[in-house]
Amino acid sequence: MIKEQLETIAQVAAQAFADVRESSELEALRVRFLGKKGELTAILKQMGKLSAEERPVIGALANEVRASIEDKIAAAAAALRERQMQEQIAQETLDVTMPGKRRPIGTQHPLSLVLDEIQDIFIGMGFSVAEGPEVELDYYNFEALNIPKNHPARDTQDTFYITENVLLRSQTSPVQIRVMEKQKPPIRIIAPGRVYRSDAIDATHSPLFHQIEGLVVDKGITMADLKGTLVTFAKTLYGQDAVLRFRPHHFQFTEPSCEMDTMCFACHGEGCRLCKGEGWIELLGAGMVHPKVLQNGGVDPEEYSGFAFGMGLERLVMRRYGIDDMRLFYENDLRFLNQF
Ligand code: 2NL
Repeated sequence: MIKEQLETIAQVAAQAFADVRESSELEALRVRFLGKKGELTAILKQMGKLSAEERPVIGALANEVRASIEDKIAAAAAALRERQMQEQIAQETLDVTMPGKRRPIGTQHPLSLVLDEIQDIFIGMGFSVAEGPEVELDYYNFEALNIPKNHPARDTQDTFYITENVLLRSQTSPVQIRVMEKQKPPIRIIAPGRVYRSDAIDATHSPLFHQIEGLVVDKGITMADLKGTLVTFAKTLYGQDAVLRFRPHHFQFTEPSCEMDTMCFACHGEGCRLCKGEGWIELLGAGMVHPKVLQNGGVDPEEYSGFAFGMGLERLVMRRYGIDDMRLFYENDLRFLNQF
C-alpha cells in the first residue's frame, strides 16, 4: 500500500517538475512533496504501521523517491536559471553597429588661439610665461614703473581703484616687476593676461581686455636685441615678407622708447581703410627698461640692462580675422565662436 503511494508520488512529481516555469512554482512543489506537511512526509509518518521486514525495504524506497525528487528540484532550478540568463542576454543585447550620438565639440576662443600662437613663438626664442595677480598694489602697477602719484600718465579716471593702494591692474607690467624681485637675471619672460581700464564699452573699447608684455634682462642687452627679437616675432606671426619699421616714442618705464609698425597687408603702404590711410599699422610699444625701473625690481642698472615691450591682444586678433567689433569676443555667441 505505502509502496504504491510512493511510486505514485514519484510519477506525479516527475510530471509536475517537467513544466515548472517560475521559481515560485518550484518552491510550491518542493513544499508540496518534501515539506513538513508534504506528501512524502505524510507517507513516512505511516511507517510505524509497517512490519519489521517491510520497514527497511519501504524506507529504502522512500529515500530513493526523496533523492529523485531532490534531483528533479535541482535540475528544474538549473533549467530556470539558464532560461532567465538567456532571456536577460537577449534583452541586453547591444547593437555595436548602431551609429553613436554626435555631441557638439567646442572650439578654442580666437583670443586663446592667437595667444597660444604668440606664446609658442616666444617660447621658441627661450622665453618663459609668467603670471601674477589681477588685483594689484598701486606700487607694482604704477610706482615701480616710474609713474609717481599725480603723474598725468596715471589718469586715475581710467583705473579701477579698490582702495587707495589696491587696484585692478591696468597693464601686466606689475607681473614683470615681481619676477625681477624674485629672480636674478638672465630674465626672459612674457606676461600675458587680463587687464582693466574704466572705459565705456564700444566696438574698440572694453573695461576688460588682454595684454601681452615681455621683458628681457641680462648683462649687455641693447636696442639691437630688442629689434632682433621683435622683428623675428613679427615675421613669424605675419610671414617672412612682412615689412617692419621702428618709430621713436615715449613711455615712462622705458628709455629710449619706440613703437613697431608693419606695412599694411591690405594696401602695401598705399593707404587704405584698414590702415586709416597711413600705409602702416602699429603693432606694439617697446623700449630699453628705464634704470629706475630696473632698480625698483632689485636689479642693478650698472651691471644689467634690458628691454621690454607690450601689445594689446584684442587689436591683434581683430586684424588677424577681420573682426570689426571687440564686443564679439566677450558675448560667447556660438555663431561667432564656431567660425574659429
Ligand atoms: C603698449 C606698450 C609697453 C612696457 C610695455 C615694461 C615693463 C617693465 C619695464 C619696462 Cl617691467 N617696460 N613694459 C614697455 C614698453 C611698452 O607697452 O603699447 N602696450 C599696449
